[in-house]
Amino acid sequence: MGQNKYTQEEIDQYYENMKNDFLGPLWHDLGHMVTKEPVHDVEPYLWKWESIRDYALKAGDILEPGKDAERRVVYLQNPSLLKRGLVGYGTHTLYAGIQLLLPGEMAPSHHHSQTAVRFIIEGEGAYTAVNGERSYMQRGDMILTPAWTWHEHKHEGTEPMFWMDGLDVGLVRTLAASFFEPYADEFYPEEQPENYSTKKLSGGAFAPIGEERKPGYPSPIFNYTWERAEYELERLSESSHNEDAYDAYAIEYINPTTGGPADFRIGTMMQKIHPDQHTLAHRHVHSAIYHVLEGEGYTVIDGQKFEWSRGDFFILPPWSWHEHVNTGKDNAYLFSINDKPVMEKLDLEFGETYTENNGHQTIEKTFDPKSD
Ligand code: 1HN
Repeated sequence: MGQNKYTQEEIDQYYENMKNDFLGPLWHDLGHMVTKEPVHDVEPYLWKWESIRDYALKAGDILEPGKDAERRVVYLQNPSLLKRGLVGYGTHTLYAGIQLLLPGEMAPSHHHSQTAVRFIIEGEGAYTAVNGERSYMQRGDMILTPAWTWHEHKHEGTEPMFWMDGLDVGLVRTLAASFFEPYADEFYPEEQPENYSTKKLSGGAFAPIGEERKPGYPSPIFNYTWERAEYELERLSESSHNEDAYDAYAIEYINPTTGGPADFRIGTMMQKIHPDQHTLAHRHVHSAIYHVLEGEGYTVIDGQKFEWSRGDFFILPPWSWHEHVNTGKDNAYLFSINDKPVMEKLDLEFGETYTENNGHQTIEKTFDPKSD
């Protein structure tokens, strides 16, 4: 045996020297590097809508986009990731923020390598323009801003306009691939009639004769309207055959030319949960940020109960058991963004069903933002 050649003191010195020379013994550390299951620093968290809305509205008195700032956004900061100095992280890959645009305001054109999706929460009369095509935003709409496309916002209505921005900030930071550039002017030139791509394609079912059509990204649909999503969920939930054990009645926003996700890096999903519906628990590699469009209920994440109502946001960390419950009298609608497209492209996506206790977790505690 090799170790008999050296005294314990010599061996200790060997490890000390190795460390000082920035080398390491894999025979000690393999288990830290290649863990049996995903290991992460992402904790679940929940923010109440009234609080976020209040902070955003006050920002309306403090600064103006296009003058004092690029955008007026209050972002979700996961406390567990702030401890590691990760600013603007909801999960290790995903960012979400709440943007406020007041009547008459604009946010100037720019582009970046992060990909973005928007989900409209409140107000009307504002548009977002992507590569010169406007889409007027309405509550419940999901609008794509693919990576590196020029985009700006302008409010022509009369009430404050709030929406959620979802970007792959953490992912792009980890991959050291962030680029940003403002446009030379406030606005990118208008190149298409308003909402041209969405109207033209009618959900990918029709296209003008003779038009060149290619499968691929970005999706030909730009605004996935709530009108359509609600209609699809209505049809889907007419039959319990369509019920998903873990997500109730759920649809993913897709790119009709590829059958894949609407955006190439951020997955988007809308689920409808009927009153008294209680899903089974499961876990998967991908993480998510949830927004409650409507309804009230709770989600149990790793034994902790997160009670939600209209407008709230919560974090689903990777590889965490979760199940959803509607406790209200009306249907609940949960919108979420996730990093599943990335995990799938890298062949890292994996999931597991909770088999104990008839598929339901035991609730050990209830989340309270003041004590957590
Ligand atoms: C961005 O470009 C917008 O265009 C919103 O409205 C939020 C957060 C991080 C990086 C870029 C926008 C953003 C963002």
